[in-house]
Amino acid sequence: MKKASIGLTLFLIVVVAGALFLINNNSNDSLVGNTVDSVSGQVKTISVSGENFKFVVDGEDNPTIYAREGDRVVIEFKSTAGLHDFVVDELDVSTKRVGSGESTSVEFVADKAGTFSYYCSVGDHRAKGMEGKFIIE
Ligand SMILES: [Cu+2]
Repeated sequence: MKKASIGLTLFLIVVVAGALFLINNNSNDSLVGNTVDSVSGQVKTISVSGENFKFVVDGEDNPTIYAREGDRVVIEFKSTAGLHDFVVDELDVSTKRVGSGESTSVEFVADKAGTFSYYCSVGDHRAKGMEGKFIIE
């Protein structure tokens, strides 16, 4: 009886921790997107997926991604099909290359204003369409 209740308690802890994790993930998702009215210095998490041959953010193909100068930006990058990465030369940003179903992330400070390009550096993916604008205001 006692063993059973310890087991039940552990089970509940795992369930609650899992639920909290999911809730956290969802609240991160609400920061995703092209909000331009962000406050400088905040953490901006952007979920980007790569496929053959485009990037998708919030259901939009190769959207312009905005950040404020001073923002800490987290790019959560996932490949839904094919081998891809996410690169912004001017910001020294590049993820490792990930294959179908894999994900990775890169974090950096948007420390200079300007209009830059993000792209995939694998093969000729950039020329095939894996490119978009990254604007820091
Ligand atoms: Cu690619």
